[in-house]
Amino acid sequence: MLVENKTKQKLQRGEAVYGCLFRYAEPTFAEHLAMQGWDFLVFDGEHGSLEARDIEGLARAAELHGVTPIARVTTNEASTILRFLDAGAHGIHVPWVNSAAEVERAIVASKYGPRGLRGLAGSRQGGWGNREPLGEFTARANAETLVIIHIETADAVAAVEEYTEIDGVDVLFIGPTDLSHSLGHPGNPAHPDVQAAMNHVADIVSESDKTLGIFAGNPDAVAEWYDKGARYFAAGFEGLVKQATQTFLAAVRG
Ligand code: 3PY
Ligand code: MG
Repeated sequence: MLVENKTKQKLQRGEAVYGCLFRYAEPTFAEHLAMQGWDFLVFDGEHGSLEARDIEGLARAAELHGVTPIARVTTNEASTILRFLDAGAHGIHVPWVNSAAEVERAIVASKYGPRGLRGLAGSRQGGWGNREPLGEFTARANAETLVIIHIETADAVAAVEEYTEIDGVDVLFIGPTDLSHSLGHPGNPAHPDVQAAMNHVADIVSESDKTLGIFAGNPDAVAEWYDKGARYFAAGFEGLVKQATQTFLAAVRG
């Protein structure tokens, strides 16, 4: 249930926020993670098997501990975005957004009128109308829901300046892995061409009123991109577990 979006509040104060991408339909596991100090969790319906129905329990587990539940949808489709938000996400990651028109499409799907055309009904995100009349919820949802737009293709990099002009976008989020693929260096975000594209995005977004976001799986990457203006950081659950496991085993096996 969307009562307040603490992640959005922090971003509006210019503070950095840290979250973890999680792709398992296990609310108990999500609850455990939610107790570890994250600002937000991104429940991943793109590179994972999560469906809208899974978001209900996962979002509830995050909310229980004051953590913002966000969902990454499979595709930029109004019907998908609607169901993930209605199920209880306080924000939406939209992957593969390749033109200003596609950004507009994501916004229209995520916002109620007058800005958008999101379908209206009692939903878990709105407390099924138990907290306030639906007509009041629409304004609150429009203000509180976070819209995070991926920049992860050459076309998106070329259009980023236009993206920064679009009302309703909160975070422009660099996806280094897909971008490396799009630029012809699959799996190699460190390649100079990919780095140059990412730096270009950082320069443009930092001069706008949008937040720069990025996938950053380790503290060095976070520090580097913080200096380049990023304030919204998402790390992958598996990568963090792998680092912790390797550190542990290297220490005990000496
Ligand atoms: C990417 O790197 O492509 C991502 O989408 C990260 O979440
Ligand atoms: Mg991606």
